[in-house]
Amino acid sequence: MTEAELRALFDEIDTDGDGRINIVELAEGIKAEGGQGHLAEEVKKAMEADANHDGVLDFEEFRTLLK
Ligand SMILES: [Ca+2]
Ligand SMILES: [Ca+2]
Repeated sequence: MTEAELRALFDEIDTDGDGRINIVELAEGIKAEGGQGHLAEEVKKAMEADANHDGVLDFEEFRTLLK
């Protein structure tokens, strides 16, 4: 995935546009992407990318997640 694609996906999931993906946006995003498996599990797994433990994913953390 290119930097531009990553940014586009991030903006798509970040529905309130504050530059951070919270847990609600994340769950909606996973649903929209048709993520397999249990939604709560997917969200939990994704939140492991929250390196600074502030409860939201910034672009850097999101990038790490999809790498
Ligand atoms: Ca947001
Ligand atoms: Ca974070």
